[in-house]
Amino acid sequence: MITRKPLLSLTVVLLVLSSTFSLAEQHTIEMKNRGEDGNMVFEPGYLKVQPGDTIQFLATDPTHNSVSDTVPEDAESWSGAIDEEITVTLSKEGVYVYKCAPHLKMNMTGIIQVGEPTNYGEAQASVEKLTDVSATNEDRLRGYFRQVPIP
Ligand SMILES: [Cu+2]
Repeated sequence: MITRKPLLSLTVVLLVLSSTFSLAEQHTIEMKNRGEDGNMVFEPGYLKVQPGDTIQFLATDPTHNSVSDTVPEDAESWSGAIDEEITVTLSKEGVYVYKCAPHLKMNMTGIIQVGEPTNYGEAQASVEKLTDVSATNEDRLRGYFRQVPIP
């Protein structure tokens, strides 16, 4: 029993440490010609992550890119070239709305929610603006945004 006690307390210390400092995760979003949500689509189109997580956009199919449309205050925007597999680190909480420039009219757009939706109103305005310019898949981005909880 005497030799086991230090081991037990070490286990407790490690458990506390691992729950306090969670490691940043890496996620991927595919840029596709055809997916579960239709043609010209990001997959997944809605993603919830934690502050500090990174997202890599994969050029699963050619002729797509990822460009941020609305990001939370003080957060960095991004603009990938066509076929570029950019990686972004999202450190600020809020809703990030992004798009594929060549397929804007097909509503090739997506939403990443980082922690709490601090900029809900701004993100909603962005969703409506992008929906207005899309000629097909008009309900796609609104559908993603419905998964963001109203603050
Ligand atoms: Cu595209």
